[in-house]
Amino acid sequence: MKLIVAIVHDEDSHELIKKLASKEFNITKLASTGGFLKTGNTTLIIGVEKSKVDEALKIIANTCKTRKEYTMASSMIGETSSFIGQPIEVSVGGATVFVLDVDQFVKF
Ligand code: 2BA
Repeated sequence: MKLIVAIVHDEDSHELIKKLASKEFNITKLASTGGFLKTGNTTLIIGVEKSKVDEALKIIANTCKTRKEYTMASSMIGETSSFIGQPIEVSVGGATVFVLDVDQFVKF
């Protein structure tokens, strides 16, 4: 068994959960916050049989879009101190996904 941890944009999460649920994936949705932009995003944890990982990844890839977002350069002090006060454009990925091995899965 595998655990998929997918960090996605809040705006894509509703559609993604709908599509995954329609294919009978079990999902837990967590409200999360990006460490860099410090804005909300959504983390989904999805426990799946190994044989269904690719299907889940395909749905995630097809649903989650890359977006441009802006942050003030003050969050990057040290790297771009000459740009402090300027908005910096960052590309936020469609989804950041980790696929982990699951040692044990039990329900009581
Ligand atoms: P944030 O940490 O808010 O990052 C948002 C976007 O800002 C990132 O998009 C990236 O393009 C940019 N960014 C992040 N750290 C940066 C830095 N030190 N310097 C310059 N630009 C930086 P994504 O890479 O698509 O990440 C989207 C969200 O996924 C992240 O939100 C974070 O919540 C999560 N994430 C990404 N990589 C991760 C990792 N290795 N471990 C844990 N969470 C991760």
